[in-house]
Amino acid sequence: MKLYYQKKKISPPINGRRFAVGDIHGCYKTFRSLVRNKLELQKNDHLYLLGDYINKGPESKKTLNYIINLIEEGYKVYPLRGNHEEELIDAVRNEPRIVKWLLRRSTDLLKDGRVRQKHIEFIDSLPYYYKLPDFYLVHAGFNFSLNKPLKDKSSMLWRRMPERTTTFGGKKIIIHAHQPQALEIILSRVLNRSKIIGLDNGVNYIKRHRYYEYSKMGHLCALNLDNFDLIVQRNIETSATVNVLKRKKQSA
Ligand SMILES: [Mn+2]
Repeated sequence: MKLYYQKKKISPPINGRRFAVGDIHGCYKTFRSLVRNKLELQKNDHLYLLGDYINKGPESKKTLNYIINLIEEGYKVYPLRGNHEEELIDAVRNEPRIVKWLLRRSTDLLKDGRVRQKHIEFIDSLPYYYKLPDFYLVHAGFNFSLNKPLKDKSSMLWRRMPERTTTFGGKKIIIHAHQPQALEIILSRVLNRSKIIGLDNGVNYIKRHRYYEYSKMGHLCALNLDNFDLIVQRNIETSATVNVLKRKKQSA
C-alpha cells in the first residue's frame, strides 16, 4: 500500500485538476461512473475522498477494492477516514463480536466471518483531515470552539457542522461530507464559494425516507476545487432496488 496520502499538507498537482467527493457508502457503480465517465480522472489529477466508503449501499467490498486499485495503478487518490471506517476498525480491534452487526448490510466485507487484512490495513492508514493551501478537507467537521480544532479527531468524524461560517483556517474553505443535504443547498454554497461547503447528497436516499427529502437526494457529488464546478452522478445501483422488492415480498 502506498502511503503518500498520509501526508496531511498537500501541494496542488503541477498539471492536474483537484476533485473532492462526498460519502460513497457502498455505491461502487455510481462512484466508478463518476470517476470514469464524469470526471474522466487522469493520473496527474488529485482525487480527495471524504470518507464513509462502506455500509448502506450494495457493494462495500468493491468500493474499497476500487479505491485501493486506483491507488495501486498510480492515480493520486487521497482518501480520508469516515466514522463508518473508524467504527469498523475499532470493533475489529476492541470488540470483534459486534463486527458482524456493524456489517449486517455489508456482508460482502466478511470472508469466513472476518474482515480481510487488506481492508483493515487500508482503513488503518486513513488520515482524519487534509490541509491544502486553500482548503481544509474533513469527513464531518471541526470543533471551532476549541483553541486547537485540529486536535479533536472525534469531531472530524462525527460533528454535524451547524455553522455556516467560522474564522478557523483564515481564507481556507472547509469541505466536508457526512451530513446529507439537498442538492440545491450544496449548489448554492458552491456558487457562493461559502466558507463551509458540504458535499454529501445522501447517494443512497433514492426512495421515500423518514428524515430526508428523497427527491432532492441520491447523487454522488464531486467538487472541482479550482473552478468550483459541481459534478454529480445520480445513483445507478441496482441491487438496492432488488433488496426493497424482496423485503416487500416477505412482508406481504
Ligand atoms: Mn459519516
